[in-house]
Formats: sequence, structure tokens, C-alpha cells
Amino acid sequence: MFDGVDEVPCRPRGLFRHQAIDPRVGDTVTFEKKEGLITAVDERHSMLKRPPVANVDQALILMSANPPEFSTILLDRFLVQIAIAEIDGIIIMTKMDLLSPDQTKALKETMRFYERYFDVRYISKHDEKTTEPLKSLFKDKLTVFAGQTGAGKSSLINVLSPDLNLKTGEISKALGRGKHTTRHVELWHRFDGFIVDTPGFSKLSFEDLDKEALRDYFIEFKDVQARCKFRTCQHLNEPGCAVKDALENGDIPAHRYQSYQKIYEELRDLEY
Ligand SMILES: Nc1nc2c(ncn2[C@@H]2O[C@H](COP(=O)(O)OP(=O)(O)O)[C@@H](O)[C@H]2O)c(=O)[nH]1
Ligand SMILES: [Mg+2]
Ligand SMILES: [Zn+2]
Repeated sequence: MFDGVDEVPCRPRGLFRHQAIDPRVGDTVTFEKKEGLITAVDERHSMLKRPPVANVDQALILMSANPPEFSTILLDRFLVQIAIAEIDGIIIMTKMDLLSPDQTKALKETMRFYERYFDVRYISKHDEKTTEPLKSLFKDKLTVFAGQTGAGKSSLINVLSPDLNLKTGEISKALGRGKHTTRHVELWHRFDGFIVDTPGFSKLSFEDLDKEALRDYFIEFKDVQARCKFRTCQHLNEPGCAVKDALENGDIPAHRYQSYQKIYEELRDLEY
């Protein structure tokens, strides 16, 4: 799919502005090489808003495994976000070298639920045995690296492709006034695919989401909620709720239901 890569400087044709066509990183376009002009933009199969990248196939969701940085609510927010964008997710637990054997055991216990639905990897940037297998994930795909600042995105990209030599460890600076948070988005052609480091994918927002639709982005609700007494059940206080039943008998973990409640409340608060 992605053979040779040439760079051709191009600008969008002026007419696009009137047609509301907005070429983005990741777009497939037609261009005139001589004039350096993009003349058409193909239909997209996905559009990630923050950062703006078209045609993303999958997100590697990097989460620091190091307690207390790890929280399932944060992971669940990412999973809702990618479900909305219709992007596949692969969960990468980073910094495993910082965990004691007991902490590792507890983490894997928590992650068992996610492993039912997602590819989950456990890595340390210091252990090549854990990072090398990731290289096969990128072939013929456009992959974004998602995760909070400090999760280890740049470190992992550097381990996989040292030539990129990205800056790492800029936690405090990046959290400051945005001096170092860049809006720059760039694709790199690596491992027979394209990868994007995303400085901005940490600030998640669901402002376009109706709270009533949230239930459709919790993957484990899908089959269960068909059995709720009310077709539009929000799984909060309704009688005959199959999701609540599944929560009680342990089929749905409490932390997942809590994430659902929390995000639901946030969406409700946004309405006022
Ligand atoms: N011990 C350990 N530290 C890591 C690992 N991955 C990243 N770090 C550290 O975590 C900090 C943030 O990493 P960085 O790659 O800049 O995160 P980013 O903001 O997601 O790009 C840096 O100080 C890294 O050295 C890891 O696997 N093990
Ligand atoms: Mg970084
Ligand atoms: Zn219900």
C-alpha cells in the first residue's frame, strides 16, 4: 500500500475554501506536481479531531503502568474516544520496569477485562524483547500514538526508530502554558506504514457526544443492553436493567461501570 515516499510541497487549491474542503494530514489527494497544487481530496474513512488527522486506522493507547499514574477511567476515556472515531485501539502499558512483582500481578488482574476485547501489550523502553514485537503492528496502516503527556510515547517511538530522536521527559514543560505543546502534526513512514506522534491527544473532549449515545461506546454493554427492559435504558436507575444485573454478578467490572457513570455525568453537566 505505502511504497516509496516522495515529498512534494503542495498547497490546497483556492477554490477549496468555498467548498469547505480542508485537506488534512493523512488525506489521500490528487495533485499537480508542477504547480504544487492539491486539486482533489478523497473521501475519508475516519477523521480524528484532536489532533486533526484523516484516515487513521488505529491508535496505540499508551498508558503508564506505574502506580499511581495508571487509572482505568483515563483508559476508558481513550477507548470511548477511539470508538467514536471508529479507530481500532491497541493498549500499550508502559514503564513495566518500575513495577514490583506484586504490582505487576495486580495490574494484569485489572487488565484481564480489557484483554477480552483488545490487544494489550506490556512494555518497558529498557527491554527490547517487549518493544521489538510492536514493529509488526504498523504495516499498511496509519497509526497514531495516543496517551497522556509522560506516558512514554516519544520514548517508545525513539526505541522503535532511533533516527527520529524525539525529545522525551518534557512533562513539566508540556503541562505549562503550552509553550512546548506543539500543534505540528507529522506523518513518518516507518515499518511499512505511517506513524504519528500526537502531542495533543491527551486532552480528551466529548463535547459532540450525546449522553444518551455513550452506552454504545462501552463495548461490553453491546450484547447485554439488548436485554434491558427499556430499549433506551441508560443503565442508571431504570428497572429491569440488564447492565446493572451484569454489574452485580461480576460480568461487568465495577470500574467500568463507574467510568460510564462518571463520563455520563460529565456529559450531562455539559448540557447546562
Ligand atoms: N522507567 C521507565 N521510564 C520511561 C519508560 N518510558 C518512558 N519513560 C520515561 O517517562 C518520561 C516521559 O516519557 P516521554 O516519552 O517523554 O512521554 P510522552 O510525553 O508520552 O512522549 C521520560 O522521563 C521517560 O524517560 C519506560 O518504559 N520505563
Ligand atoms: Mg512526547
Ligand atoms: Zn440498562
